[in-house]
Amino acid sequence: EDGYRLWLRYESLATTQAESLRSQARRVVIASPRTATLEAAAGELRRGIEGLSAGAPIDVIDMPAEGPGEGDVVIGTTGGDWRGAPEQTEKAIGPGGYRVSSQAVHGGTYTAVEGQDQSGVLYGVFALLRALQSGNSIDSIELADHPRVGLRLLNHWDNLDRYVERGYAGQSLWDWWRLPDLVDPRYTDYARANASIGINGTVLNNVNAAAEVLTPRYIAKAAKLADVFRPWGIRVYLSARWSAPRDIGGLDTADPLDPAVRAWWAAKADEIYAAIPDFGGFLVKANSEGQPGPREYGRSHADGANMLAAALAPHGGVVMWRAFVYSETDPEDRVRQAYTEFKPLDGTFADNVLVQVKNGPLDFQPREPFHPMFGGMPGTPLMMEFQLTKEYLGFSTHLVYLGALWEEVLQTDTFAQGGGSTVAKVVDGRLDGHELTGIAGVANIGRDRDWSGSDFDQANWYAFGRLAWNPDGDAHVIAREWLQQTFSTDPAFVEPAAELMMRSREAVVNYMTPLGLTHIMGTGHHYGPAPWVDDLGRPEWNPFYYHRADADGIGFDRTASGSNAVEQYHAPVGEQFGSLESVPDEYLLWFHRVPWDYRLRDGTTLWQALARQYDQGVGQAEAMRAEWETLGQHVDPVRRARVADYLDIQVREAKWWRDACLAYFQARSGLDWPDGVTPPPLTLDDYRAMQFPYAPGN
Ligand code: BDP
Repeated sequence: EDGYRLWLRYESLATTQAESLRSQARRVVIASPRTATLEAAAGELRRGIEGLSAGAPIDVIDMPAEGPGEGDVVIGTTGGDWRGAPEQTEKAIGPGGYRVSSQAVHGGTYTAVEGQDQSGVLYGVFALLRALQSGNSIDSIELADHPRVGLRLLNHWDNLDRYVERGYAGQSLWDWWRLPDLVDPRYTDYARANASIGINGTVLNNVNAAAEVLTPRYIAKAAKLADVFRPWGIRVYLSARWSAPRDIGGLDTADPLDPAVRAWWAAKADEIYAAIPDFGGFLVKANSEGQPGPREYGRSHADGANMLAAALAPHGGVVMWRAFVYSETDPEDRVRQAYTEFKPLDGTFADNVLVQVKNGPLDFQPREPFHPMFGGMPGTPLMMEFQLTKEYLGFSTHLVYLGALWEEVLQTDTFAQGGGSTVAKVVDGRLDGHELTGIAGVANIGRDRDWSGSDFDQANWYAFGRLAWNPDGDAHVIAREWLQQTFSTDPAFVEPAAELMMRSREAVVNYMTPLGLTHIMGTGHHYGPAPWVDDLGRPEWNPFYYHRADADGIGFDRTASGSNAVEQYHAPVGEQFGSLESVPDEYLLWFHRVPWDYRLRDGTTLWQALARQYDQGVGQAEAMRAEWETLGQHVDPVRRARVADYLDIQVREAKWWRDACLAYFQARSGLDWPDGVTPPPLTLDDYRAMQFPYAPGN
C-alpha cells in the first residue's frame, strides 16, 4: 500500500455487494459515436467495475441494434434515443453536467450515464464509481450534478529542471528532459485522478517562469502532455515570463504597447495553438517578487494583461493575471497593496482576462481574513488561488485538512451587495454576473509514490477538486467521501476520522499562529517557528513586521489609527474587524495592537490566552495521534504506520512551536508565566539555534 492508487482504488466490495454489482453491471455500452473521451470513460468504468465486483473481465461494446439490455451500463451524451425521451434534471444542466439513473428494460434495469457533453459523461462515470466505492448500491441509483466554476485548475510551481518550488512530494512529475519522446504512464494516472474530481486544466510550470518554456522545443513537450490529458478533459496552460520577448525573442523591449512586442506575442500564440489546438492560456506573475512586468515601462497590470489577452483571444485562450503584488519600496502595509493597485483597474481588463487572487491578502497563512479584492472588484472576473502544498502549514509532514480552511474562506460574507455576498458567489460568478470563472490550486503533487508526500495530503488534492466543482460544497462531507474511497467505508472509521480531519486545521492555527498572529515561520523555507527574525532585507519578509511584540504589547494595528487596511472591506465587515468590541478573536492581532494585559471577551488576558491557545494546539495534535491508534486499526498496516509516524513528528513539532513562540513572547513582554502554564524546557537561545538549514526550500 504505497498510496499510488489514491482514491481510485476499486478494491473488491463485500461478497454480497460484489455479487449484486456483478449482476447489474455486466457490460459497458457506448451509446454515442466513440471518441477518445468516451473510450477513456468506458475504460475507467470497466476497470472500476471489475475491481469492485472482483469479477471476470467485462466487455465494452457499442450500442447494439436492439438497444440496451438488462445489466448494461450505458454511457453517452444526452439527446440520443437510447434512453427513451431524455429528460433533463435541473442539476445536470450545463457544460460538464451529468445524470446517472436506473432505467427499466425487459422487466429488469440498466444503468444510464448521460453527459451534457463528453466531459459530462466522464464526470458521470466518476460520480458512479465514487458512489459505488463509498458503499452505495447501483440499484435505483440517481445522481445528477454539474460544475459551478468554469476553470478548475492546478498550478504547478515546477521548474524545467524538475525542482518544485514549495514542493514537498519529490521532483516534478514532468520529465522535461525525456519529453516528448518518452511518455511516462504516470501522466495518464495524473489525468485520471484529476478528471475524477472535475479538474479540467493544469498550468505546467512555475509562476516564477523560465522563458524557455515558450521555445519550440518545450512547446513540443507541452503538446505531448496535452495529448495525454485531452481525453480526460484537461487542458494545458503555461506560465509566461513577461520578459520573454527580450529573453528569447530578440527584442530589446517587453513594453506591452510596443507593436513589435504585441506582434511577437501574437505570433507566439499562433505557434502554440498550432501545436496545442486546445491550449488554455497563460498564467502570469508580473512585477511581483522580482519578476519582470509592464510597470517597468510605466504601464499598468491591465495594459499587460490585455496585450496578452489580445494575442490569445483569436484562439479562445485566457489570461490569468496574478494579483500577488507588493512593492519592495512602498512603505504601505503589505496586506493593503494588491487592493490599492488593482482596485482602480476594475472594469478595464479584456473579456478573456481573469485576475487571480490568493484567498487572503498576505500569503497562504494558516488563517487569514479573506482578501478584500473579493467583493471589491465587481467588474472583473476574479479567480481564487488556494495553495494545496502546505508551505506555511508544516509541509507534507503535518496532518492538516485544508478543506476546512477553504470552506471557511468561500463561505465568508463579503457584504459587497449586502448580506449573503459570499466569496463563493464572487468566485462562481453569481454575484456580479460573470460567465468566465475559475479556481486555481497550487499543486501538492510530485514524483513521490504517494503523489502528495503523505497519505492525508492526498485529501487536499481531492478536496480542492471537489470545492472547485462546487464552491458551496461541504468540507466535512468531502472528507468522508475521500476517507471512504481511500481507506475504508466502515462508519466506525469514517465519521471519527472525518471529524479528526476537520479539527486538524484549527490545531495547526493554534500551535503556529493563534489569535491572528501570522507569518512567523522560519526564514526562506517557512518551516518551524522563527518569530524573532527581524534582520531580513525587506521589512515585510521579517516575522517581526507582523507581530511587533515588545514590552507594551503585540499585534499590527490595521484600524483607522494604523494602516487602515480595514477600510478595504465593505460595511459592516470593515467595522467588525476594526473594532475591538466585535473583532473575532481569531483575527485579533491581525487587525489590532493590544497590551499584554488586554482582556478578551472571556476575561482572560492576552498573554494568558496566547499561552492557552498554543497549549491547546499541542493538545489537539496529541489527540489526533491518540485517535489514530484506534482509527488506524481500520487501515492496512503500511499506511497505518506511515500516518502514525507523521503524527509523531507533528506532536513533537507542535510542542516546538508552542515552546519556542512562548519563550520568545515571554522575553519580549518580560511578563511572568501565567498561572498553570509550564515554562518551556529550553531557553530562547536554544530555540533560536534550532534551524532547518536543509528543509525543502524556496
Ligand atoms: C509565496 C512563495 C513563493 C511564491 C510566491 C507566489 O513563498 O515561493 O513564488 O508565493 O505566489 O508564497 O508567487
